[in-house]
Amino acid sequence: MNNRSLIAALNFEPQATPPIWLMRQAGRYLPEYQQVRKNFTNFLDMIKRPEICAELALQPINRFDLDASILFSDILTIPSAMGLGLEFGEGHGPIFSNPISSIKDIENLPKSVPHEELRYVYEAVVATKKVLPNQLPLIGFCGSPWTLAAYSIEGKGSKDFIKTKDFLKKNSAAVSTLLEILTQACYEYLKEQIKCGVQAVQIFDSWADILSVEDFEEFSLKPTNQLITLLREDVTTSATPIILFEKAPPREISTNDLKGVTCLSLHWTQDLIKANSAFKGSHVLQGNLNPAILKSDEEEIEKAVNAILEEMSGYPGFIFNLGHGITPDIEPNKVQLMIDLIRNN
Ligand code: 1CP
Repeated sequence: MNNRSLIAALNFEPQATPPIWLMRQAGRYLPEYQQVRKNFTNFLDMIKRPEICAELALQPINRFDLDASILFSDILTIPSAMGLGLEFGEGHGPIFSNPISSIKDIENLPKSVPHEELRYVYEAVVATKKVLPNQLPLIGFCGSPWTLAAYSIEGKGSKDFIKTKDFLKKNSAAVSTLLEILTQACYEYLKEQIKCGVQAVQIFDSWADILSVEDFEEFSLKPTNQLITLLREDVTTSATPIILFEKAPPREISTNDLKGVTCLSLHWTQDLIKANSAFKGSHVLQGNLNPAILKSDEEEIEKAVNAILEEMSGYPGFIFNLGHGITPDIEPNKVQLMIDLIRNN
């Protein structure tokens, strides 16, 4: 094992070289991923094969010697298991054939978490643990209750989530019920992943940015905090580090907002200097290179990487990551360059 440890960082230990992993590190920008992906018409069929998930999670580790791996799956497995009819068509994002369109649809959701329908995810954790190099930590994950609700109502990805915002305005009490159902599901889902061997979990609140400040409080932060409380109060999950990614939250996050969270994964729009002074001693920080920088030249990349390393040098618990998921248009050699710059610094 090298001396860059994700787990040490999550225990607030400063390290000379920060551990590195990348949001969406396994995926479409890697030619070796495309090689496997072309054997499946439907993405969902692929993630239902635990041994394929293990192979895909291992690909970026083999290529870049990263300091953590993340389960290969998706955040939409929960709404899919609840019967919303998820499909990933060729060339476009996720689509639900049976999205939530009425209060009745929320009342009709399964009353308990459909673990049998999610077994393939838990099996992927076990299969991935088997193939990972010794002691390399595996991160489990889920979407935040709000982000899962937004996809479930909108029925697909969207720039503006107009349908979701409209539904929320007209049916806010029913949305709160939906969020309670999803919070319980996320808790049990992460608990099962932890029981199968993940050493940390990340919650992706990828649609925090579409809410107003008040709605963010009520529909995003509140259920996320409930999820965190459930994890912290359960002996099986209480010691597992929790990483939270809030995408461009509509207001600044403070230490009091998310007390049970171990690590904040900063979006690239969030100011690292402010975060450094606000969270020192209370939260580990992860982030936050704008992935788009990896499309520019070597000089630009070096400048941006060095700025982050300088700012976070000596911070008790820093993990180098991107400020959002890597996009399919990024060349793997630019990622290699970024990693070399960090490790040779
Ligand atoms: O066609 C393909 O090859 C599918 C592309 C793909 C991949 C590689 C999807 C569909 N999901 C994934 C895997 C995935 N998704 C992982 C594991 C891989 C890794 O990280 O190494 C993870 C952690 C996710 C998480 C995820 N899925 C998020 C949260 C992160 C973020 O970027 O904010 C979100 C929002 C999704 C939804 C989703 N799944 C897939 C796509 C294309 C999308 C985005 C859809 C949209 O635009 O709204």
